Amino acid sequence: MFVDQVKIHVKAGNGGNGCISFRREKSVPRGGPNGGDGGKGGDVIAQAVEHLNTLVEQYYTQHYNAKNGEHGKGKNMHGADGEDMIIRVPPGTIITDAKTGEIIADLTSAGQTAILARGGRGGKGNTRFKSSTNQAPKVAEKGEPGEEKDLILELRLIADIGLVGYPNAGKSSILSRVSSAKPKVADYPFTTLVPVLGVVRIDEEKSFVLADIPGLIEGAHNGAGLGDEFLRHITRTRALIHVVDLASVDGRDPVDDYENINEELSLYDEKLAGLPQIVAGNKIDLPSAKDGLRKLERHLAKNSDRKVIPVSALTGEGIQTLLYSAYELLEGIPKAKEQEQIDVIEYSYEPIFNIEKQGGKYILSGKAVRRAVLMTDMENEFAVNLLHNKLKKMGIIRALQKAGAKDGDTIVVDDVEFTFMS
Ligand SMILES: Nc1nc2c(ncn2[C@@H]2O[C@H](COP(=O)(O)OP(=O)(O)OP(=O)(O)O)[C@@H](O)[C@H]2O)c(=O)[nH]1
Ligand SMILES: [Mg+2]
Repeated sequence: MFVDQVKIHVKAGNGGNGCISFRREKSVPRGGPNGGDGGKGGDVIAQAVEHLNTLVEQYYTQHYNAKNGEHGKGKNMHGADGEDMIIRVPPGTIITDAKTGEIIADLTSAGQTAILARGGRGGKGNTRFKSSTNQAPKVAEKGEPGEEKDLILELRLIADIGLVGYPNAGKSSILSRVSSAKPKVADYPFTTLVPVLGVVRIDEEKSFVLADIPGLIEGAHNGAGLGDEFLRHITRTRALIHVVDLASVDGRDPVDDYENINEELSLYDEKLAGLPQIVAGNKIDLPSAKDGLRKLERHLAKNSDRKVIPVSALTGEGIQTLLYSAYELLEGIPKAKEQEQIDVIEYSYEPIFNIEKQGGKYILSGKAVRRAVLMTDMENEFAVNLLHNKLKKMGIIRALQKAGAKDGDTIVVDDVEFTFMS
């Protein structure tokens, strides 16, 4: 099965809670604090792995959780960090946030990794709250919750060359002749429904990846026959082999076919239309192909510097010439595309905080505020005091007052509610 788009849910590990603990030794009646910090939660990480070429693993497993950090313990023992969760994906996978549409990672080559969801920071143990004024702090931070999100994984095939042409032109026949890929071949249009990749081996050291996509028809760039879906798969190829049925088996004209397909390419993406193109005139074994070949040759001589390579996927005639030309062409094209691409994009802009009034309650949001509140143990008076100081320093208490909040009003952060005190 070829799976090129899936939705998954990822949850990074929560940070472990900091510990509240005091030394207890016979000789020391009231020992100092010795609560350790919580461990960091594990990250959820995507890694591009060679030889994978579908997202089928993610199709079957849609939930990925990294491990939580362990809680801190007494005797200043820190909790262990939670283990990361690694998601193995094929090179060519683009990962976007399902809610915001933001691209989180673009993994183009094997070995690249990207953090998809960050594990929460471990909470500080009470040892860290010791100060000259408070020798025995009865307070510790809770662990920060790990990030959680829905993601869309999308696979873009990374083929060197894409085969384009009308349905029935013989694209799949060519791919199956030149590689060990076995795409379905039949004499009805749209035999190929999903893109198929094959590795073409010229000799021991020379090879390239060829992509067979379903046939294109007029309006493909707009989605006719799902054409835009298929064109998307070849946007990263470095060259195209344009397969034209010279024998007009389906009653069309080779010159019109050639022009129409090129028109569809440029309407979809000028870059695609501008790729180096080899024209493979197929079905040369059929008598009516001779005429078609002459027409197309004449047309190309007038309108471009491209030449037709006459081939027959059926008899194998001309196929070697086609492959060598393709390989030579590739050698002349630097693999600049990979450098153009950004390895990992990680940006998100979030204001420090935001206040919104809703039904008499004040909803607080923003990364820093959420972190401060969610890491506070609301049952613990000391912790709540610390939080109050933090919110004050961040200017949030003032901002809440400005927004109309009075003592006793309810403040909401995610699913935590607490009472406002100025
Ligand atoms: N005589 C002859 N028939 C061919 C040749 N190449 C392909 N065919 C036939 O043309 C028909 C279509 O071939 P496919 O390889 O399935 O064509 P395609 O371009 O992949 O078609 P779609 O997947 O529908 O876009 C099949 O019946 C093939 O046997 C050829 O060189 N000579
Ligand atoms: Mg096909």
